[in-house]
Amino acid sequence: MTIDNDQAALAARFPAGFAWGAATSSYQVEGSTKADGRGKSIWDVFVDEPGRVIDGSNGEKAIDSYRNVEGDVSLVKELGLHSYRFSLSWPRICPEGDGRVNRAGLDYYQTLVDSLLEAGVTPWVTLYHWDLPQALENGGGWPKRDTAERFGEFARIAHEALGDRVKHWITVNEPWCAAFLGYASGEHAPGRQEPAASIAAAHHLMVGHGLASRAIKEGDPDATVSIGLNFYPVYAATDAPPDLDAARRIDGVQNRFFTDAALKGRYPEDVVEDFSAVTDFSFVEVGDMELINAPLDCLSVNFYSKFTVTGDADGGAVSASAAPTDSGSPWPANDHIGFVTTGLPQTDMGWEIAPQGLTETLKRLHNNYPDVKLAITENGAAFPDKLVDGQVADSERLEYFRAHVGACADAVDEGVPLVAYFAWSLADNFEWAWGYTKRFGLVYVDFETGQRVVKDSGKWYADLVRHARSHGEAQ
Ligand code: IFM
Repeated sequence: MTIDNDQAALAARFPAGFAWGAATSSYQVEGSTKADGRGKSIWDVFVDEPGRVIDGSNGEKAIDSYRNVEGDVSLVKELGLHSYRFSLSWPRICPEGDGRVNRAGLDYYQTLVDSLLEAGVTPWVTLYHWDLPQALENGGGWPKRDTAERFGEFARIAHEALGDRVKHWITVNEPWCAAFLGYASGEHAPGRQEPAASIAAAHHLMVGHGLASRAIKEGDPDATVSIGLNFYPVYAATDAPPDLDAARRIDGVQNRFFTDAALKGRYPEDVVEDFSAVTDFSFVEVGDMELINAPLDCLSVNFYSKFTVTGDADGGAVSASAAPTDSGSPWPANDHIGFVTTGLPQTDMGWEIAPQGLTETLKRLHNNYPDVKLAITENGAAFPDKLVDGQVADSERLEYFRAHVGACADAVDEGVPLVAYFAWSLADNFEWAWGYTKRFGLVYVDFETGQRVVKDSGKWYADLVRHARSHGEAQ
């Protein structure tokens, strides 16, 4: 079978109207962190602390998307994508995190949205992808309720400005990372290691989701509102009771804590019980869970790998997040649990490649929450690419995409209502604490010159989308 036929057959397994896209986030691509009245975010402060980012780099330049809207949009067009997912930088729009608006910041996103629409590309906008205004962190950050209130206000401002043209909204991206890497392990900004506060942060991120979702729906009842969660199937290393219990616990914190809150309006009892070792949940106020349980049009699924865990952390355990710098545990009340590798091939992040786990995850979500549509809003892999003679032969990433798109098709075959797939990422960019040392893009970026080159995986993906177009129009 030629590669081209392979893509045609794969594309034909998805329904008409399925949206194919690629994703980025503001701090990872924009650069120009001091331009035109943008305020500081927690990442601007964090990257300046020695030892926080493995290569000592920062997002000051990133891939210069702020000054190159046309360049990014033409890449999206060149790949033929239906949709582009990007995030709004909160401090670019509200430098102090409150209701005072920086027009120039909004203008940038107006231009981006208009250019995408002109190019026939549907924008999917994420409101929060980790760049909290530092002013709000100075007031206590996500562990404080006020941050959630300010986020609801920001969502209203953003929707008032863009809601006439943007119909797909993702409130919060990966609250697990924002809460537990930001406030428990300290691997991410703001770099705090406070287990109890990290659980309050997780709750307030969910309250923020509820408030943002309300603001958007009040502005446009037909808007599609979603939350982006990062899912991992969790397996016990053995059938021994401590390992089975470890799997239940990690699945609870990583997966069920957020989905049960958003889709059932409650935190799972077993997770609340586990967390009671470090918090009394006194930050949960009357009405919060109803707010968090606001109707969801779509659940955004970010998927990269799987976890295999042991209750015996001395048994060859490795860290879950494989943090590049010194950090604590991102698992409040569960830091005795170890993460083991199982011999599967790994990406450059050290993440095991487990496409079957994606099919399982989608089926499980549909089974547990049958009323909500699902969208893959991130899926991808880092590999150490090389630009040789104008080409990037990234066969490992191409195979990763082929296997994971196939895993989505398997889920669709079994009745999962999947509506979209976004590759992470459109282009190589700033990979948080890993700086510029990890490349996830469909497009290679020379970080010195800014030159962009579509990788072999990007060409493969473009062909897939080209075949998909002949099966029906995208949403
Ligand atoms: O780059 C990140 C992204 O910002 C959030 N999800 C995971 C990606 C890869 O680590």
